[in-house]
Amino acid sequence: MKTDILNRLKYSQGKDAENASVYDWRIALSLVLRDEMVETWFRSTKETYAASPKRVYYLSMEFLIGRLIEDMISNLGLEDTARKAMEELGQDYDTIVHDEPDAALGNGGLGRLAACFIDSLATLGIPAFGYGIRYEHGLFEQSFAQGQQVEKPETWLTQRHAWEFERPESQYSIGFGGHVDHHEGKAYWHPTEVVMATAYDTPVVGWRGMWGNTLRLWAAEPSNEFDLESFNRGDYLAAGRSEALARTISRVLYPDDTTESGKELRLKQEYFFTAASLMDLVRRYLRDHDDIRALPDFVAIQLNDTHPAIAGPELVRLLVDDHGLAMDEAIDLACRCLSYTNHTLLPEALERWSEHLMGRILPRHMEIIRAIEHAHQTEFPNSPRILEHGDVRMGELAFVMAHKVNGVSALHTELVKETVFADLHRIHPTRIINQTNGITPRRWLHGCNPALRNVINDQIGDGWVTDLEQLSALKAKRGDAGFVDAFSAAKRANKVTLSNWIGETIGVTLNPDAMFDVQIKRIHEYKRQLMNLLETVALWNDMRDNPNANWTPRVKIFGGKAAPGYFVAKDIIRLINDVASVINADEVTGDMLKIVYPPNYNVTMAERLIPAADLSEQISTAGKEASGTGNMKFALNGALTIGTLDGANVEIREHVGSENFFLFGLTAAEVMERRTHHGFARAAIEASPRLQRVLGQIAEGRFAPHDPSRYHGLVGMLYDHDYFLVTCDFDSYFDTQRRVDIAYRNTQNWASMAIANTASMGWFSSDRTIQGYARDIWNVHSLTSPKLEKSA
Ligand code: 26Q
Repeated sequence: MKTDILNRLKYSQGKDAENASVYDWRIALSLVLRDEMVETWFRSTKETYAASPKRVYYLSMEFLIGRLIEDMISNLGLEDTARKAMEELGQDYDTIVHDEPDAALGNGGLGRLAACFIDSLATLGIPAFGYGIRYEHGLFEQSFAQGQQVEKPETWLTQRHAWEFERPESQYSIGFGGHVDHHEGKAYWHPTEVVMATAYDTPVVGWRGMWGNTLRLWAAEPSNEFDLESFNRGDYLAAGRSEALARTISRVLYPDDTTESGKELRLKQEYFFTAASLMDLVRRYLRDHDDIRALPDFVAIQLNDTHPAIAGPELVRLLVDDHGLAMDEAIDLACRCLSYTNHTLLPEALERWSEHLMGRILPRHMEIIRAIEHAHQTEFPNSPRILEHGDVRMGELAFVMAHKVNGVSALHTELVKETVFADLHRIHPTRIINQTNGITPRRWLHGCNPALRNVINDQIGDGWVTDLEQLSALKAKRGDAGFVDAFSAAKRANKVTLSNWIGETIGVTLNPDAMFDVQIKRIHEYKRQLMNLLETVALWNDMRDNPNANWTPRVKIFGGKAAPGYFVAKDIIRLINDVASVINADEVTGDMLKIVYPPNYNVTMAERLIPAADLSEQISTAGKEASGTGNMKFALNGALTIGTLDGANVEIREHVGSENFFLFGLTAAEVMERRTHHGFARAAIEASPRLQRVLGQIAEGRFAPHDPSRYHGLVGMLYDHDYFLVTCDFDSYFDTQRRVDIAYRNTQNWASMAIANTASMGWFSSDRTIQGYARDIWNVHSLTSPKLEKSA
């Protein structure tokens, strides 16, 4: 490996060992690993062609990957080799590995789920492609200026992305705008704007290099003839401008995780990558099949939310306009290929596009959507409309064009049936099914938590990495003092490591024996970071009132970004930082209470924080969090959850046992009921002196003495429009936190509860989730381990 690395340094980076930077060493090492993976990748491709099986195509606007180097090293089983090689070359292995920027091509849960899924598909040996966009700029970089979020463009691609292969031969022209002619029953779309989609492939190799799939991301480029006219006229500026315009399509990830404005560029992004992916998969299909009507037997297309929902009309367009099928037959065929995952019930997050915009950008698709609507209404008169109030409703479109629609946790799926899609569910009663989310144990235990991984391996070997249910063998070891000590020592070591990092990066000194209480996720009102902060202030008040009582020391850790236009969320960030400045400087509470909020939360930061957490905050308003996946990562790494009965919390609690989970708050049904009471928030505040005191302090400027009215708006909102019921759940949350305090002081019992969590999380592997999709939705099979399926 040393020779290989030196060769790569020389021939790919043009450097010798004396002049190489950390970056050069990292690229050299990455290229050596990539070479290694290519072998598996080729073999898998060959085997797939030979077997000609049904393939999965996972279409997602987002793949929130993070770093790849450690994944690649451990998937190839080269941890020791790589470390030793770098060290013998005089390089610090950890420095090199930590030099890789995150691929932050996603906003949060939905994007990270896609990344876990492609890992599981490869590990399970299921032939699959991930299709998405190769954003030049991923999710913005967050910093704080006087406590306020500042966004900067993210620049991962200014460095070489060592893992990808450009595929100039896989290019498609994607049209926009123009008009449609109809001749003798055939439609001809004449777009006015054409952009090229170029493929970039990243090999996705599963555990121990048994199987490799492809993540194919599309970059937008000007078409070759692009504005040749201006160029020939000598108007190079005009030519350059239109060239830049084409590239804007893949320039930047939209940083909202809830839809607001129907932005034209966003629609173009959605169509751009969906159309390129469908053309690509149809071309691949026709390379070894000649009957387009058999497409559903060989192709399963999963839509990750409605973002690629234009796939329905686009596939119909290809089948009708290019392959001569009749409209009704094309719709039926497309339906049998497509399935759709819903990730949200929030009404503001359900995509709608005005018919006017859709008709202008995609005139042929607008015709086809009307045909789909007509066909559905003819078959099911009075069914819910795809077209409503001048909008195309993408959820309804995706539902009607899919043979299966799935929710992402048991509770969420029931709510999908009862609320957003209630009427469509009555018409298609077997279409909606549940597939509870999962997480990949490779990244979220084996990779991020070597201390705990080693303790587990010493007890039960490493079979759990691909068969996470094996962790249940740890349940019996809860009485084994040696194991309990080792488990606790691993957590303690992770807390020390995190404390050092926090000290170095944000300059706050932490006590590793304090309880590490962590809430990391997008900042959103429904996730209720504000409730966590109010509880922190209330605890601080109690500590100051009675400083000599026997308090359980706590560190409150926050992480997360707010959408740039989401002003309430940004106020919450500022308040967290303002409160942190006051509390961290308080000598009365000192080590008993600290608040830290490291900026720019991302996948890599999650990998640092989760292994060091004692308490996981999963406190969303019941009925609002579709599933959550962070909740699973914490429990797997031995943190206890304080949470509501929402999303996958419900199932986590069932698996780990109610005695190992801190439950509080209203249920989804109670939430809906409570909202009907006039003045429910004022009533809740009046009934809670503790909450009144905290709100009073914030309102009168206790945490912003130079700008005392700063949080009037935020506090006023809680009194008058507390849509997410922060006030109603506050007391129950506070009291439960005090139970957590008491439990934490019994270190032996706490360790035993933590072990119960780790040991019970096997079911939440994304391998289990993917096996569910493979069986209930896709009807596809593993090419490496058909046996595995029978046991699932
Ligand atoms: C849509 C249109 C325009 C701009 C942005 C968007 C957009 C982008 C991202 C809308 C939604 C998202 C992301 C949603 C998301 O991450 N949902 C989460 O999905 C997870 C995986 O299923 C769940 O665990 C979380 O509960 C859910 O919030």
